[in-house]
Amino acid sequence: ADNTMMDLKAIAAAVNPDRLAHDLATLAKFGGRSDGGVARLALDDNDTRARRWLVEQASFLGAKASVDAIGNVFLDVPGRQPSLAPVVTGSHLDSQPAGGKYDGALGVLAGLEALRALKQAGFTPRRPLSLVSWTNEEGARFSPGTSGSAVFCGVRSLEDTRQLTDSDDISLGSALDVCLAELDGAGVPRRPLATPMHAFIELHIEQGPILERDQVPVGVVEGIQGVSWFEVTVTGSANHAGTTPRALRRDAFEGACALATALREAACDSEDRVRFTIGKFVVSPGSVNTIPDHVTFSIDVRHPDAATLKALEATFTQLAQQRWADCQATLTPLAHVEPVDFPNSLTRLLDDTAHTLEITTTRLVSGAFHDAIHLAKHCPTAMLFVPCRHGLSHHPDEHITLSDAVAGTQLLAASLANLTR
Ligand code: HGY
Ligand code: MN
Ligand code: MN
Ligand code: MN
Repeated sequence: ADNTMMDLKAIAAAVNPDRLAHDLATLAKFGGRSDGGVARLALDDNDTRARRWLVEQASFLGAKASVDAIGNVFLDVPGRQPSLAPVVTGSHLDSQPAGGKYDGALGVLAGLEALRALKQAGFTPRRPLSLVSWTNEEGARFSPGTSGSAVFCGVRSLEDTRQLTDSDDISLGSALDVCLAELDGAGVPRRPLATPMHAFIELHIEQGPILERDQVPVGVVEGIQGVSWFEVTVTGSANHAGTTPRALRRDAFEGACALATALREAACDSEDRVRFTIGKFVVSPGSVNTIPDHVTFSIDVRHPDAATLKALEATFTQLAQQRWADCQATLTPLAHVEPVDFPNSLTRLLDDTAHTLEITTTRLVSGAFHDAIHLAKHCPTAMLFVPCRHGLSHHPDEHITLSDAVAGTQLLAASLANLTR
């Protein structure tokens, strides 16, 4: 046990804060915004350049880079028994349009630094170890998100996912082919989808206020709440803004606002556990003096309990069937992902490892979804969180402290060692 304790502490000590800080600063340049945030949308040039940068880190690790048909990038470190299923860590490189430097990026870079620390501490894993960066986790450009992990886990088909289009009507498939051509050009070999995994651990920023409030450097995540996305379309009649009396109007904006308010009211619950968000709202034809005849808006609704989420969806369907300001509405489901619980065996291992390293942890459930929500169906999966300043995320001012990032990375590295012994 001592020698195990010893090498876990040696591995943690090999995590290099300067290297991690340097990588975070380097990655933040790909799509860096003047306000300090990041705009690195799925499969855009910046995302592709970030992937190129990631595969270039493989050689320092003695790892092999590869990419699968949905663009998930892997760095594989061979173990003493290469035929065994690997232990995998990773997250995503794509960001929100006005995103922060750490959402996704920290999980990929902490994983990279953990692999380096293991190598530097002279730890040779029995099982192979892999670092993965999943394609289109955010869903900001191509909706819904978590495309790479959903296709990898067989939750959604590659073909359907390739058909997703962005607001310029560019398909995910065409953007993916450009990115894959760039990686092919760099000599990155292809790999099959849905390769077996022994376990998946994702480190991520909490994107909420709990760890900062409780002054705890690392959270051991017990599960992820469920999420449903919809697109709502409201159709009315366009007409002249100056000559049409209200009684003769079918104003799609008025109808959309009335329906949006009714949906939000239906989602209100006494304990404030439902998270209801309308993030996109598009009015057409979009002329100051024409009554709108067509409005689309997005719905993102979340809840930790599957049945509650399902009941909400039924209520939303009913509301959308009613007429609002004499307009018609349709509610199109875009994604529904059930809540997941992570296995005790894995969360306990994370806590035991934290105890060995004398890192204080606390348990919490994730309000944000992550690729781990699909991986939980593929193999034993768990997550580690580090605090965000003021719980802020999906915002250019997203901020973490290097010491929390290092503590999370040390725990990740030592946990990977425990899982690959
Ligand atoms: O929306 C989410 O929960 C994730 O951060 N993309
Ligand atoms: Mn994320
Ligand atoms: Mn995010
Ligand atoms: Mn006119």
